[in-house]
Parts: sequence; structure tokens; C-alpha cells
Amino acid sequence: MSDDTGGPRGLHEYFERDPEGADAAFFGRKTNSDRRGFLRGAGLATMGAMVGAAIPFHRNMPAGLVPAAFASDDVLVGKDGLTLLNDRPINAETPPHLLDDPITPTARHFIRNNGHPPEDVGADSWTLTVDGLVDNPMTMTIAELREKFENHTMALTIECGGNGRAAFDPPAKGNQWTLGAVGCSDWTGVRLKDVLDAAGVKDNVVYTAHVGADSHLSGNPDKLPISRGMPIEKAMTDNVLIAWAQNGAPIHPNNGAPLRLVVPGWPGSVSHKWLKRIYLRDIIHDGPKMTGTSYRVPNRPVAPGEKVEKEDFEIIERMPVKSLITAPQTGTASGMKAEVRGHAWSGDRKVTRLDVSIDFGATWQQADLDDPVNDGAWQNWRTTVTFPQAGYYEVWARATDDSGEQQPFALAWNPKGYLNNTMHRVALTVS
Ligand SMILES: Nc1nc2c(c(=O)[nH]1)N[C@H]1C(S)=C(S)[C@@H](COP(=O)(O)O)O[C@H]1N2
Ligand SMILES: [Mo]
Repeated sequence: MSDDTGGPRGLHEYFERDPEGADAAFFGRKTNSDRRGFLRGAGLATMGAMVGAAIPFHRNMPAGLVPAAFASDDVLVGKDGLTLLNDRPINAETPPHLLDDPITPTARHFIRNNGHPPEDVGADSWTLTVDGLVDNPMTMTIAELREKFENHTMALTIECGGNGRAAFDPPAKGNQWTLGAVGCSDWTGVRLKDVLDAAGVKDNVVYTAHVGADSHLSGNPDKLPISRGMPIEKAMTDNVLIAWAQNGAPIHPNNGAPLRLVVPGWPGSVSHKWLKRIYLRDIIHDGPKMTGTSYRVPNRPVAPGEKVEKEDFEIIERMPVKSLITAPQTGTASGMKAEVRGHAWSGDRKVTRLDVSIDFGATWQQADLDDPVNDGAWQNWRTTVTFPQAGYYEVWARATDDSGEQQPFALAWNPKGYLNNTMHRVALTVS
């Protein structure tokens, strides 16, 4: 069920409205003919982790029963304070003030699902196949990946290509992301490059193709919800990881456990979750959500609402320069001085400057900006602003990258609502 009207909704409301759907979406529970839901595999493990113990009588639990242990309504399993935009499939974003940590905790990393996550995400039996145009096709367990290749932990920024879509006018269909479809967790895994080198990339390869274990919303097992790829040059960069850990622990089930790609700086859709297979191709990959208007923008500026022909769309590659104000929280009260903080990033580039304005952009003050902790991580920044008198203010932040590109004030409209990198504005009442 899709609902683009926005506003946080709790677990209980989902179970009330669509108990079986909620069961399937949250716990992977399948309902059988006598209306008993059997919790199996990851679903059972997830619910067990939530209530804090194994559930001996789980076979007797009626489908759609919300465990009484979930006292709070604010339960997206293992997540904290996210705003649910859609429950089938699950899509949830993080309010900016909850993204204040330099490294995004797993509980605060957004979720963008195109289908339903797989039920069985056991890390011991999981395999990854690398084939297509390679000299040595291989299938490896996660343990084999860990042993065979050098392990790396890196902070890597993932931002959904549609982050900021809610601001489009005329509106664009799809999840109405505001600001929070972005995060920068620590990811541990091996370099895709090392794995591809071991497989032996054939000379005619131009693109990767990614396959995951999630299922299509239609229930058709022959359909993939999404299969994207990237140019082989991008795949061979040092910060593209095949990861099995997020912030030093197993990846959250909705963030792709037990194995995923992390491709920083490019649309999040390239960072394939529940990764089962990567195959190499001698053409630009044409899987679901690679073609048509998916993750594509017009190859020229267009007027809001303008009709654009399919052949005038091009694939989005790097994400544009952007920043987020994570403190203070918008709509709050402030004293005459305030510390303003946040993050800034620019796909495949470095942010060189972050400026803040409290007078609607008439004057700017330069913030103190950190280097990224590694290539592909967002950059943290902070500054203290002093307000001249009591009243209503807006704090604006504007990042500039090493190519001289700057966040715009006005939105560059496109039909599918991608790449909104306009400046973030925070409202404050000063007294
Ligand atoms: N298998 C699979 N991988 C996927 C997706 C998906 O639906 N299925 N969604 C993609 C999109 S559009 C984004 S923005 C990122 C989001 O990653 P996250 O849910 O961990 O935040 O995952 C990508 N990887
Ligand atoms: Mo996305």
C-alpha cells in the first residue's frame, strides 16, 4: 500500500490496516490457509531479537499479532525515529536532526526498498556469484570473501537519487523523500575491484550488472525488483565495497543483510542490497530500473512540467554537491548564539567550502569543514552564528566542491524528481 501524504505512522497502525502485509513486510511472516502465520528464518530471528528472547510457542501466534512487548508505536524493527513513507515496500527516511552523528548509526540509516527483502538472510550459507565476461567465474561464501581478499572498513555516503523529491512542483511520482534519504555508516567488506581482478575482467567489458535476493512486489518470481549496474571504471575504484558489516555489526535486514554493494557518491540504487550475483557485460546494463526514465534525467535543462522524450534522458552518474544542517533542529527556539552543524558531500569530489547565512543569503560566514575520513565519506562541518536581535531567522547552508560547483537556491526540475541539491534551510525562533 502506498501513501504519499507523509507523516510518521506506527507499527500498530500498519498491523491494524493490513495485518498480513505488515507481517510479511516487517517479519517476513507468510500466512497459510488456516490463517496461522508461521514465522520462519530471518522473520523469526528478527521478532525474537525485538522481544529479547526466542519465542517457544511461535507456531501458535496468530498472523498479524503485534507482540505486546512492543509498547512503543515507534517501531521500525531496529530503527530509531525514522519517518515511514511507504510500507509496501518499506521506505523510510531520517529527520535531519537525527543524522547529527559524524558516522550514521545503523538505527538511523534510511531504508529504500523497491521490493520485499528476502526471508532467508543467513550469512553462513549465503553465496555471491561473479560471472558474465570474466576469465574465471566464481561463487563464494561470505567466509571465503573475507579470507581471500583484504578487508576494508570505510565510512561511505549513500544517498538515494530521489532524495528531495518532495519539493518538486509539479510533483514527481515516487517516494516523497524530503531530506533524509542519505547516510554515512561505516561499512566493512572487500573491494569489488579485488574480486573482479581475481575473476579476470575481459577486455570488452563496459558495465557491471547486479542481482539481489529481494522479490518483486507482484510476487512473480521471474521478475527482479531492480537490477542496476555501473561503468567498469567506476566498479574498479578503491572505495567500492562488497560489505557484510555496518558499523561493526551485521548489516540491518532492511539495509541489505547479509551482503551488499556500497558505491559512494552515486545514486543509492547502484549500491545493490542482498547481493547474490554480479555479472560483467559488454553493453550498458539494461536490467529493471536501468532503462526508460528510472534514475535518469533529461540531458538538458527543462522547464517545470515539460514533456521530455525518452531518448533525451541520460543515466545519473555522480550525485551533485549537497549539505545538510543536523543541528539545530528546524522549528526550535534558540538563544542569541547557536552552534550550527552538519555534513556536506559531492559525488566523486571533495567539498572545499561550506558557508552559512542567517540573513536569507545576503551575507555568508565560512564554517569549519573537516576533510572526509576517507574517500567517499561525507564531511562534517560546524560554525557558531550570532543573531543580532530576537525574532524569526532561517539558517541556510551552502557547500562548494573542488570543481567550483555550488548548491543552488532554485530547484532544477526534472520529470522523475531526481538530484535535488538545493540548499537546506532551518527555521529558528531566537529570543
Ligand atoms: N536489491 C536491492 N538493492 C537495492 C535496492 C532495492 O530495492 N533492492 N534499493 C536501492 C536504492 S534505490 C537505494 S537508494 C539504496 C538504499 O540503501 P538503504 O536502504 O540501505 O538505505 O539501496 C539500493 N539497493
Ligand atoms: Mo534510491
